[in-house]
Amino acid sequence: MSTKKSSVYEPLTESGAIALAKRLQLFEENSNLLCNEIGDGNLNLVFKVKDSKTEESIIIKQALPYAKVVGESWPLTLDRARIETHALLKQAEFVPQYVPKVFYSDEKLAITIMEDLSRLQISRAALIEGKDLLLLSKHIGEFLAKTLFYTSDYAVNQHYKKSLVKQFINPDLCKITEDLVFTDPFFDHDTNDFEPELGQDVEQIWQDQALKLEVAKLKQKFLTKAEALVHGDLHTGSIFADDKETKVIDPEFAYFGPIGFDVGQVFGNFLLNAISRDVENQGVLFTHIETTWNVFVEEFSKAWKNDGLEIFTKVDGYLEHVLSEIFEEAVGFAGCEIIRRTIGLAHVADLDSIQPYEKRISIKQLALTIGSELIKNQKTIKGPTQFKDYVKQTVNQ
Ligand code: SR1
Ligand code: MG
Repeated sequence: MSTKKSSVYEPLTESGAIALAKRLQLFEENSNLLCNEIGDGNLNLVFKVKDSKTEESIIIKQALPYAKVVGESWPLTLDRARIETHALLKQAEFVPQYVPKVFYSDEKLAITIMEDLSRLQISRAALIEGKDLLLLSKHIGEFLAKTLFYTSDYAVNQHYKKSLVKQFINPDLCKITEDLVFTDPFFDHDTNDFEPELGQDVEQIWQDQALKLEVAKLKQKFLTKAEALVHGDLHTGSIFADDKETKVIDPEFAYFGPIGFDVGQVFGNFLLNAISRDVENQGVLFTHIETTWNVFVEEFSKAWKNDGLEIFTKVDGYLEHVLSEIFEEAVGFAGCEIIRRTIGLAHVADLDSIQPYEKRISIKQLALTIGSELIKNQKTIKGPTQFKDYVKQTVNQ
């Protein structure tokens, strides 16, 4: 992988992406290259460049100097491309099997060139289609445990850890999360977006001081707890998968934050999909939540015992304390994710595609109840089985 700092930024076009791939000699000389811009996310351009004869392909991802979902009125740092490249490289040190290969990056052009994963499907879309993705949670549990443990103070020298924290200072993207996940949905803010029928439920959230106190504490953790290199946006739209393989993409929100944030976003997005389904089809998602946590605990504990560098990792009870704090925080962060995906700026197709409209509204009301309950009951929900029972109880009320 080579990294470059070219002098001028300009957004690529499809022909520009082909010219770049040729200049970098990423394909055979004289190959006939085709290119489509396929980005459907909120922020970036994504070009797929393919050799028409061999069918070999690559992805050229380029950050725009603004948030694509809103337009040029929302300027956004290009530095997120550097963060994404370096996060992918760092994660590949521990779990190369779960991240795309990076071939090239250019900080000034804000591009990352990587493996094309279109043999797989975005897991949100697959889950909406009713696919089970049976290995998804086993892989994600291992991804979480290894990327988070091996970038934390439990595993790395404190000087090196501080240099990593510095490398991954990501204020603009963190600010998006601070606003869109932790702040705006809990106040009458103009970024919020919800159906008029949810007005009363939303008003109840805005008036709920006990809920807001807990959200304030979670936001404070997100702002200050530099525990490990978190992915920072680990929803099911950031995961490619099929029945055998899983790849985590898009770590442009990566920074040193609370381990429970990544775990909670995974829980929250599995739950959003669960409640979008009829009750008889929800089981697989609860199993995914349980498996994610159980594999996370197993792999994190193994790494702690074998590779713990911090002297206190040898003290009885410390691992259990850390794990229970991660779980508690994950429950709260999951609640915030569920609420913001229901009434905030960035929605999810799991809820927005529910038909008919009346059913969509009642499931969104349920989402708001579940989200609020998780946030207010973080301390009483002690493990994945209780988590499942708690949610099922709320679903059946
Ligand atoms: C303006 S960005 C909106 C959302 O898209 C990203 O994927 C993050 O989830 C962010 O909150
Ligand atoms: Mg993304």
